[in-house]
Order: sequence, then structure tokens, then C-alpha cells
Amino acid sequence: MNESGESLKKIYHAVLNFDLRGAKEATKEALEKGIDPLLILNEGSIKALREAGSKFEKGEYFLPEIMVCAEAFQESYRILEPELTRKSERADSLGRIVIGTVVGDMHDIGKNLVKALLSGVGFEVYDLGRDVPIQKFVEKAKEVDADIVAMSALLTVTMQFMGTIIAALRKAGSKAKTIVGGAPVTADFAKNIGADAFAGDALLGVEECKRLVGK
Ligand code: B1M
Repeated sequence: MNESGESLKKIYHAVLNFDLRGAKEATKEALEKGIDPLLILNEGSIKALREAGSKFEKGEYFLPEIMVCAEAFQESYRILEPELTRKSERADSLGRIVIGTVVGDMHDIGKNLVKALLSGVGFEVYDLGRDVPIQKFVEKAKEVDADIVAMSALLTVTMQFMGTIIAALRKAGSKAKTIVGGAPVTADFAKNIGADAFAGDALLGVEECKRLVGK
């Protein structure tokens, strides 16, 4: 295995094995070696979180283990985030985006990643956080005259609220386009609830947002 492969493996194992300090150190090391932050995420820390998720399904990991894996992920992500958002130092904005994880849902890792990449390409992003009440999306979209409202959901029970938010936006007269994403969300689901776009990963999310504002 080459040097990059070794570094990515170190990050993967650190996150999967609850090693917070190891995740941080291995991420610093990987960046110093010039490895692309997106590769670090996809082949290191996110890959480990997904594996933690399947261990949870198989009953090999329980919630406390998942929580520590998520903390180890955050240790690594904190080092990467400035690299992802660095390109945002540009004068012109591509548009205003309100983003959040829907009500009842505490998963925000994917949403944070989408937000960082959107800022990185030059969107003005208003992050409402996680467990965001339906009306909060509507109020913020009106307040900032949003071009796009972006919603994330990781639970099959909470993804249902995305349709309610879209309906509430339309009822309030908002012209904002909508995009939905998150592990259980599919293109068919997005179409059924009347979303303007769907993205299966963060990079596609950025491409779709650019398309929605005609860039
Ligand atoms: Co939770 N959890 N969790 N969890 N958790 C999942 C989602 C689950 C699939 C695990 C499993 O059973 N295999 C399962 C959901 C089952 C379902 O409904 N389909 C689950 C469950 C059941 C739960 C609890 C109910 C467990 C319990 O309490 N018994 C509970 C729910 C709490 C709540 O929300 N009310 C819970 C809690 C948690 C933690 C708090 C411990 C933690 C979250 C920490 C945090 O986010 N701050 C956690 C974690 C870490 C996971 C897993 C392991 C990893 C999720 C993650 O961050 N992935 C997850 C297993 C899995 O997903 N396989 C699981 C990495 C992240 C980068 O991916 O978020 O998919 P993701 O984002 C991707 C794309 O989806 C896309 O881009 C990202 C990068 O490419 N994307 C968008 C996301 N949003 C987008 C928006 C866009 C565009 C693209 O445009 C707007």
C-alpha cells in the first residue's frame, strides 16, 4: 500500500476504534502529505462512520460507540474544515442558501459537510443547525430572501418533514428553490415531495445548487 493509502487507513481505524487523538493526528499528517481533504473524508473518516453504522445494524456497536465514533470524526473534521471553506474568500456571492437538518433529527455531519463545500464555492450560507422546526426554515428564507432552501435528514421518520417544509415555503409565498439530501433520501422521494433537486452526496449537492441558481 502506498503512503496515502496508509494515512487514510490510519484515519479510518482511528475513527472506527474511538481514538479521538489518533483521528486528529492522522488527519494532520495526511494533510501535511498533501492528500486531498475530500479523499480524506470519503476514504477515511466518512467510510469509518458508515462502517460504524453497519456494525450498529448488526448489533456489534451500540449507541454510545456510535457517539464516540462521531466525536472522533469531528476531531478529524475540525482539521479539514478550513481547507474545505478556504476558497470562500471571494467578493461575489453565488446566491443565498438556508440550510438545516429537519425537526426531530440530530444528525448534522453530512449537513455540515454540504455547508462547508457550498461556502467553499462562494454561496452565502445560513446554517440553522439541526432539529430545525418547520417554520424556522420558512422565516429564515423570507428574512434573507433565500435563493435556495437546503434540507438534510438521516432518519426515515424525519425525512417526511421535508415535504411539509416545501409546502410551508410555497404557502408563505417563498420563491426559494429547494434541495434535499441525506442517507435515506432518494431521487424518487425528492420528486414526490416536490423538491427542485436531490443530491446523494455533498459534491453533487454543490453542483445541483449551482444549477438551481443558473451557474
Ligand atoms: Co444515527 N442513525 N441515530 N446517530 N447514525 C443512522 C442514520 C442509521 C442509518 C444507523 C443504522 O441503523 N445503520 C439509523 C437510521 C435508520 C433510518 O431511519 N433509516 C440511525 C439511528 C436509528 C439513530 C438513532 C434513532 C439511534 C437511537 O437513538 N436508537 C438516533 C437518532 C437521534 C435523532 O436524530 N433524533 C441516532 C443518533 C446518532 C448519533 C447522535 C449518535 C450520531 C449523529 C452525530 C451527528 O450527526 N452529530 C449518529 C451517527 C453518526 C449515525 C451514522 C453511523 C453515521 C451518519 C453520518 O454522519 N454519516 C448513521 C449510519 C449511516 O449513515 N450509515 C446513523 C456520514 C455523513 C457524511 O453522511 O449524513 O449521509 P450523510 O451525508 C452524506 C450524504 O447523505 C449527503 O452528503 C453527505 C456527504 O456525502 N447529504 C446531503 C446529506 N445531507 C445532504 C443535504 C443535501 C445534499 C446532500 O442537500 C441539502
